[in-house]
Amino acid sequence: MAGEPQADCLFCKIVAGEVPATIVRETATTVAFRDINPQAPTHVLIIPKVHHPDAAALAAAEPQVVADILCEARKVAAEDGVEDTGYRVVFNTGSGAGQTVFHAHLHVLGGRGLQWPPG
Ligand code: IU
Repeated sequence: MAGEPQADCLFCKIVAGEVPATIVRETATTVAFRDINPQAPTHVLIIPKVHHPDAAALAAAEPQVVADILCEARKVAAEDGVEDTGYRVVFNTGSGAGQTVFHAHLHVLGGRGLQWPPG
């Protein structure tokens, strides 16, 4: 059920401390950790502590947490020194868009030039 920890969800396990991750920030509602397969010098994932399968479901159920995640993105970018040079935030939503982990997560990418449109 959305909102409940999912036994088979890797990101729920990171929230619970059952799977290690390089956590860079944590709030009452969010956890931010470095992606294990970084696509840029800064590549951090920001997730809600509650389980929702994607950003759309999270926004429908808990819109304030989407705002929390975006506020955290700015702090991650600032702490990594990429706020001034620019950074990208991405919610891949659905497998056709490249989503592979079905616990909502925002990618924060920066530290190199980023092309548009993305592939
Ligand atoms: P996606 O938008 O669902 O494709 O992003 C999932 C990301 O989760 C992807 O960038 C992976 O490298 C990342 N990731 C991770 O950081 N740690 C893990 O144990 C696993 C995936 I599995």
